[in-house]
Amino acid sequence: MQVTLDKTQFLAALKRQWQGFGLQQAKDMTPHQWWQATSAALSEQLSAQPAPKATKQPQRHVNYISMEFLIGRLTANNLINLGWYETVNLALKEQGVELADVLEQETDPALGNGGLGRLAACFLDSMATVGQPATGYGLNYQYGLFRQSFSEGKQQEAPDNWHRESYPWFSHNSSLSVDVAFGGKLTRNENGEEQWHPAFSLRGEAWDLPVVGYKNGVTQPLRLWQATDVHPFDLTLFNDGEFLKAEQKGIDAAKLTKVLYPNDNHDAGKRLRLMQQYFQCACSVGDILRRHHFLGRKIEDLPKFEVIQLNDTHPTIAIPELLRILLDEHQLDWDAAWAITSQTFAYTNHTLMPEALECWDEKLVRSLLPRHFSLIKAINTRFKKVVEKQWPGDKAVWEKLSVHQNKQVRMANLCVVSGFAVNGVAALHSELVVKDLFPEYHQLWPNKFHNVTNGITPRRWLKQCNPALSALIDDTLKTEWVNDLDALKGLESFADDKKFRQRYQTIKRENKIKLAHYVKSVMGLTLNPDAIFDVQIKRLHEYKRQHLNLLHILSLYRQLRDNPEMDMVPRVFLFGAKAAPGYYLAKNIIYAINKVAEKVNNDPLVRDRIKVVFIPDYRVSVAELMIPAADVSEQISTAGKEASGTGNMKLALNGALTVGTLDGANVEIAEEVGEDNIFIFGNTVDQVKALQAKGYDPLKIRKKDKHLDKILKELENGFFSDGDKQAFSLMLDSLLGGGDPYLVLADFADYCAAQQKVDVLYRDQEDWTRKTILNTARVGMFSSDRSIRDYQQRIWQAKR
Ligand code: GPQ
Repeated sequence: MQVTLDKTQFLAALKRQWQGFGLQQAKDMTPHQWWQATSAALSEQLSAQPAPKATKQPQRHVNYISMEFLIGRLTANNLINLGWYETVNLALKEQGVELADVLEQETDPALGNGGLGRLAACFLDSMATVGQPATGYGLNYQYGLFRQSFSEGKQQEAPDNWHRESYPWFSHNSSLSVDVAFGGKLTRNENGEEQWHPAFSLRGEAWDLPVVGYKNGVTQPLRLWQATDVHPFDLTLFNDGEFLKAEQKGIDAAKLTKVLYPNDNHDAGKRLRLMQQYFQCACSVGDILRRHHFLGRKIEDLPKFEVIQLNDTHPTIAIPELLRILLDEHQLDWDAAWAITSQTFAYTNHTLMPEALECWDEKLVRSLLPRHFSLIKAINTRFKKVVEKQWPGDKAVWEKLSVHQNKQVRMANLCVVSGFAVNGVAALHSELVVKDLFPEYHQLWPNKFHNVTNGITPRRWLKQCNPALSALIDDTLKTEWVNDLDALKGLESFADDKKFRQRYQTIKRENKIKLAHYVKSVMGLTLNPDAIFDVQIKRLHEYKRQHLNLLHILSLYRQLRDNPEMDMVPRVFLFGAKAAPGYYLAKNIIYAINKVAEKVNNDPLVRDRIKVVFIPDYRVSVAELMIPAADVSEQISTAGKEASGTGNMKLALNGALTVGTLDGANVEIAEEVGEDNIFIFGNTVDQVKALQAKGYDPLKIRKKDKHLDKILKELENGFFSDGDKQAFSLMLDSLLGGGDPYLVLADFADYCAAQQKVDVLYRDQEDWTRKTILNTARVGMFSSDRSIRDYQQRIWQAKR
């Protein structure tokens, strides 16, 4: 049940905080101290709550291991989920302080890159809410995803020190520390068994953040491991010289959890990254087993009580780690150890893109984790018999399925071979996982493969980020929809209600004004709230095609100059995206958008009919401002490339109409909202495949389309770049000379046609609003509560 906050106790806790700062009175606190003190006081009150009784039904405990948890600001979210928001709001008001201002002081914990990390955060929220016992396991990075700024249009990166040292929601329990060994060598004992003699160890400290269920009294940990040195100093290693060797290799504890790798959908293959992965997995597996033993359970029963869900392949090394412990420490034989391991792990695949499928150099794995490497080879040898039986003598199949091939360890294959379940993240994606990525594995084990369509938490992505719309929904439905998002269906009948439409419209406009204030304050630009707010927010990637959006902007700009009186609804094109620091083509696209923005925004002929705004340092808190303000949601990836997308769900829920390809979860969004309430365009997966099979040539498209040719020429001839003809050559070379691998040109005309329909529809505000209401009403299935229930039914709690 929901727990209530005692205001007197809260104020007393708050007082201890400002006294701790050495202040005489509360009002001496700086705004940031207000946030710090409020959060610390709340954290203290939360820890003081009694734990709810365990559920009678024995459920498997889920251990969700992920390299990334993009949790965003916690204080507001915890207040909402605890149901304490109003009490604290009033308590602070009495002190002359606005809670909303205090909450703005929190730096986003950006412990993730994008969709994959944010999904993990939504899932934790939902597991706590639907009553799925769970622990999230990750790393406590000192520096989160870099801060982005623009200098003359170019992305600059700065470190994001989010000050984990003083983050008030953390609790540290030193009794949970785990030591993790690395390197060294293997020998054989008298029985011929391998023995691992590691070179050095690091200690993982457990730093917990509370994950609060929605008004149900449940709090579960997100346990983030932080590396420190092992103390006391290990003299044996020191005498062996191994410790010094390790030092010379530059492996010190402080480095290990310093930074999050800023790559999204891309495998960098770096030694430190593999060390991070193993460190996290060893700590987490150690913790899971500690809990299992503490509860007096038998090791053979591990799969009865625990599931380890791998968020993509990044934590795959947990598989040989568990196997190692069962074999080497519990002395089980292979069959027993394998039976336990292969019934414990489940794997979620988040991408089909070859450059994101992790492969580790065997040399690297062997030098860092010799025993694990040996176990991976043993898994592979045994698996070979299975393949040999099904496809006798077929070398090609074996080369494809093998876990260890061409001196590489393939993590996805290891997951499929060693786990009891594999799932994709949207219906279309899961179909492609089976058809294109793992067809032979599917033939071997058809029942291993599942779909669980992604979801988003309605707590953060509606109730918290859009309080006005939430209040309207409360007022209209008069039922608790926040943990029952299907209830939004009840709004459908109001889509034709003129008064309701009016209220819905007013809220959207106010959200747009709020975003405009933000843009004014950080960029100095003025936005017209009556313009269409056209939003593309996601990591910068060729496959996500921000440059297709750009070509459409250029098309409009060209048309305005050809016909200055052209009648068009004013549009503000808003972008938010970070590019991985080493992804030069992506950075070039950012530069191109910013240079075009500069020109278009300052051209008097445009008369503000087009405005281009690239908001710097896109992050969760900025998303919370942009999503409620969006009219149009850009979901324009090349069909077959975006596994799911989750921004598409957030935007539709908040009443933006999608312009999208039939890709990822867009397909299901279209089914839910109905084809009249979404703008679908472009080549389908099958058409993309057909085009590429027959030899797609972007130059032919350019030749035929005079308008497109003109636009491209303006990018080539320095018109947007102060005469610099090379300014956008990375982008242009890919589109033209490079064969346009993501079919931007192939989809250009149809995309512009869809955008023209947007322009026409927006003029009819009644009809537009009707459709936006239907979007909100019909996307209830994209609640991550539903995703979690699907995981429970299909994977975690299913009979096996
Ligand atoms: N995704 Cl493999 C990431 O954000 N990072 C990654 O490294 C990989 C996938 C995304 C994927 O691109 C989106 O389509 C999904 O919606 C998201 O994962 C969550 O499943």
